[in-house]
Amino acid sequence: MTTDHDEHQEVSVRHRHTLTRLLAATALALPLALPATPAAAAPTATPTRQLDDVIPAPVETRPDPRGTFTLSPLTVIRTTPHSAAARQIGRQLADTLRPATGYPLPVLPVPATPLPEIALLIGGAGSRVGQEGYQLDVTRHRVTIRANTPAGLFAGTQTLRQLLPAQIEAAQRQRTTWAVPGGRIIDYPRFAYRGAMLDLARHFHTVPEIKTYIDLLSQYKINYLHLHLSDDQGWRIQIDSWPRLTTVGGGPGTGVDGVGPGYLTKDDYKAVTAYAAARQITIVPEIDMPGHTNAAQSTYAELNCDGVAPPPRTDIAVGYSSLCIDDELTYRFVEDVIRELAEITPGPYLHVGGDEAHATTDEEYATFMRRVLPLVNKYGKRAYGWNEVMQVDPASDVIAQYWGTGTTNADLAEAVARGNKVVMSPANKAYLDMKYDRNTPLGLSWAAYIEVRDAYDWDPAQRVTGVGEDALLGVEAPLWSETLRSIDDIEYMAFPRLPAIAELGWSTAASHDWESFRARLGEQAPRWRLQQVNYYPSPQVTWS
Ligand code: TNX
Repeated sequence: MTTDHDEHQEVSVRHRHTLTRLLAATALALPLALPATPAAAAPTATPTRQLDDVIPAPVETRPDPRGTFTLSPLTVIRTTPHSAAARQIGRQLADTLRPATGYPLPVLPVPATPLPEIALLIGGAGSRVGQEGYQLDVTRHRVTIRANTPAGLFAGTQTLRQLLPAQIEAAQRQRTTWAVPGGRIIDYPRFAYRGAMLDLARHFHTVPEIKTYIDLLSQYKINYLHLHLSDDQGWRIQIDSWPRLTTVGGGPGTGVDGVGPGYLTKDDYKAVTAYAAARQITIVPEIDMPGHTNAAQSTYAELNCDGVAPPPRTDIAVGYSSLCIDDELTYRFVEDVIRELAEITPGPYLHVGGDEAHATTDEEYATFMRRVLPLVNKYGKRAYGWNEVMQVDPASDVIAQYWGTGTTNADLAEAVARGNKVVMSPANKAYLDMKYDRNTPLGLSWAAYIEVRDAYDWDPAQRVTGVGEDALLGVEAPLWSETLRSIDDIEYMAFPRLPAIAELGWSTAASHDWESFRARLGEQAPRWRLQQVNYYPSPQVTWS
């Protein structure tokens, strides 16, 4: 058995070895002209960024022009001793900063070093920053990020990334200096839920594509990724008790125009949830029902009231399919799917869809949802649905995702009065699949054209009468894939509107300012180019 004391000694011995090796290695790499004393090693550069040049806008910034920190070959990333989470975030930060700087940036879980450092500390951040916020202090000698949780610490590292020159995103070593502007940031989110959604059903998106999207989301402090896993055109998640759902329902010829086949095995899904979790993003799986179910019903004839499997569909019509509400087999199917999906889902939410069930009467819809919503609880998850689920007066822990275009919705306002929480995704503001304007080659336009300013200039807490700040769990930017096939397509629709929705979810309502956002957005472009993000260069923004 190791005591705390032994463990500490062991760490410091190991640490001393690491430091010795590091100093030897970096000394070799240093230009001869640099002084040998580590503390004076980094010449101070001029920051290219200011503390508030960040998306989403931080809550509070206090610049200190004397406090510029400059990354150097001697900089170490120091993490809270004995914290695996802090160390993991330190490693991720090092991996992000190494390619462009070429610096070793060792990650040391030690109490202090004599070297210039980026200190990543869990604990001691003060209650103001809460469970997801952080405090970032930049002085000549160190950058310190303090948070109460790994989520907050990770968020702070994403801010630090944006405070470095844009070239930090380059994949190859850059010949430049790496200044971070001095001062203090205190930052925390307005809403607990800041989401994005990918539609894997209309065109399947592969694990690498989903991971790329997760990387992009995490830079803007998005913390939920909703995966739309089933629809009329395809079924995209392995369910062992109904195996043909994927091999047939997700097989060759599925997807819009028959060109979006594929599915996630359970191992794929677990890999995605783990990858997301390492970036502080929780996956929210959705199985859409009782409508949007043609892929399942064309695969299993017994899921149809008449026992006849309809043909597969590859068009983009909506509202024609429905599970058979009065058949017990339907509920066995639904329970199998919910149970298996809940088993592989670490996050708290399971989305049951519930939108556009036009082939179902209101009465049938209520019968179905009143049976299905409690099944989600039975398997340990909290039920979440499109706003139509509020028609059935569900239990107050059920969450509604508002996708309407109007500013009134009686069912939603009544649900809110009963205590239900809402995620705001108004289709004419937050839908990333809407065209920017009539010339956008991709996307749909049924809800609106959504230019960058339209996506940004609204307040989630003032959108729907009776659905104010306290009713909101947060916001989400859905991206439907009827017209989108590749990651390039996804990026073109998400950038630059996704950062707009991310700012609505994180930043205070008081800080909302189009001119400020527009300027900060323009400065993101060099980063996107280095990351090879295929963004839409909106004429509303002056792009750097
Ligand atoms: C409506 S929004 C749908 C989706 C479509 C989307 C296209 C919602 C809950 N249902 O089935 O993909 O419009 O924009």
